[in-house]
Amino acid sequence: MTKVKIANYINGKLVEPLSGSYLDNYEPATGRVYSLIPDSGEADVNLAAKAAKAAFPLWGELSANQRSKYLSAISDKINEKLEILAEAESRDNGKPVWLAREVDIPRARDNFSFFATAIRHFDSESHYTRKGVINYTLRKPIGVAGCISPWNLPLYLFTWKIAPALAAGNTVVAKPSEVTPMTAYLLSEICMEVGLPAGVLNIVHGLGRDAGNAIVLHEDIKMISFTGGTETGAHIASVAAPMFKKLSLELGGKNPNIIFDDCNFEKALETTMRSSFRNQGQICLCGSRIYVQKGIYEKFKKAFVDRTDRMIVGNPKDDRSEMGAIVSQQHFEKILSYIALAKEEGGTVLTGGQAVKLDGEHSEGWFIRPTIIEGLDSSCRTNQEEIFGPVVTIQPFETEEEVTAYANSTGYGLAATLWTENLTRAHRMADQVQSGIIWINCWLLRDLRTPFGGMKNSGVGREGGWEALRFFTEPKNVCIDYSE
Ligand code: TXE
Repeated sequence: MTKVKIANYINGKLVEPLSGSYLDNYEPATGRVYSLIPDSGEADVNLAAKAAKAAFPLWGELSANQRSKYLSAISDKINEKLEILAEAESRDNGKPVWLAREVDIPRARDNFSFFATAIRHFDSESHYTRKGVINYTLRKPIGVAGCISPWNLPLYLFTWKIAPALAAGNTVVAKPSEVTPMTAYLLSEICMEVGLPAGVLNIVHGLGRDAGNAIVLHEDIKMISFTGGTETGAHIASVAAPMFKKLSLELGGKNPNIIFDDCNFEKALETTMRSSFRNQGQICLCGSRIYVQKGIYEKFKKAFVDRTDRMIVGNPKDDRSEMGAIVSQQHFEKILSYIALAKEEGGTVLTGGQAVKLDGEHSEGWFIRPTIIEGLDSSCRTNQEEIFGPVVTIQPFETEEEVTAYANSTGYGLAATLWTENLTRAHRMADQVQSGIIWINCWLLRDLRTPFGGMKNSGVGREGGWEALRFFTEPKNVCIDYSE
């Protein structure tokens, strides 16, 4: 089978890596190499940063409306190519095609259309200090932005950074994950089709320690927007901080899903199926620690296990598949190692807990059953560390104080879900739980105008809406005394 060779997108052209070397790109559902990606390094990043720096003055001086038109054109093209992009996303990541078609690609489209309009309404402040004196704040683009994204929601998170950076008037050097490069490559072609000026967006493929590191270190790249693992985020911060770069770090999570006796049972159950196993559990917002109040614990546990037992794990191209393949061999083994750890720590596997062997072309694919584990202490490693797979723990609780302590007991603070019909309890818990995002009687219900990000080890800074436009602009305060 001839392997598709993808290219970097630098200065408006598709170009080979200067080293001429390529990395294998695997299809998770078959375990086979299906394409090759540039193994880019510092030299390629230097070319990209040079192009971005040269393109910045003109792009930054365009009006918001002019930049808005380019972003809207990209959004329209993503919509036009939705099916192609969804199939590419699924083949690269292992997720079901229907999920990419319903979530990933529409969100990538909406990221561009949202910021295409947001920038036209982005305002700044002025203050009438006293007679004869005003202060006003200029919010100007900074220059070249570095955007580095992960493999779990490839185009969704890639565009979540690129769209506001471009809308605000910066130019960009972006690196998708080397594990899922395909839709970023197809985005390059879209940018060429809409006539995005050369150098405004540059996409460099390659490994984090090479191309990624070169982006973080490059002196002309003034801000870094990163989504990925907490460890990598800490490394990037240690390198970028002494260079005084602006940093937005969206990192891991170990999110509590808290279900009270008085919840809307069916809605809580149906949503918990999604928040536990959607995208094979590979979403930083998934609720991987499930706490159910004693009064309904046995009833909920039974219903949850029964529904999970019936989940279909299979061919991502089959619309009946509720879960597809795990993104890589390495991640597949990491998840299985955590299931083994959970058993060592005294957990009982209520369902799942093993790899799934499919037949035919998927016999070498990386599939794992959705797994529910009971009987663990909230302080054990399984309940403290991010597994980032279709593995959840479940345990009972009695009081608000008890479950709040459980919820806040990890180093993470990204998202939490609460299920209760009691209004005052909902607000009380939302105030107490240490998470940057709290969903009450819902999950993953997003309003793009809201700040997005976590506390503690889940990251620094916020993306989304005005926060993203503020991150990608530099406020300058001007004070003028015009008194006689
Ligand atoms: O992330 P990495 P990975 C978590 C999840 C997962 C773990 C590792 O627990 O198991 O992170 O996943 C680039 N300088 N999340 O390996 O390594 C890398 O090339 C610059 C949660 O995917 O952090 C890729 O483009 N860049 C997360 C990106 O960083 C570097 C979603 C992410 O890779 C680099 C994904 C370096 N030194 C994983 N090292 C979430 N919060 O959504 C790597 N990269």
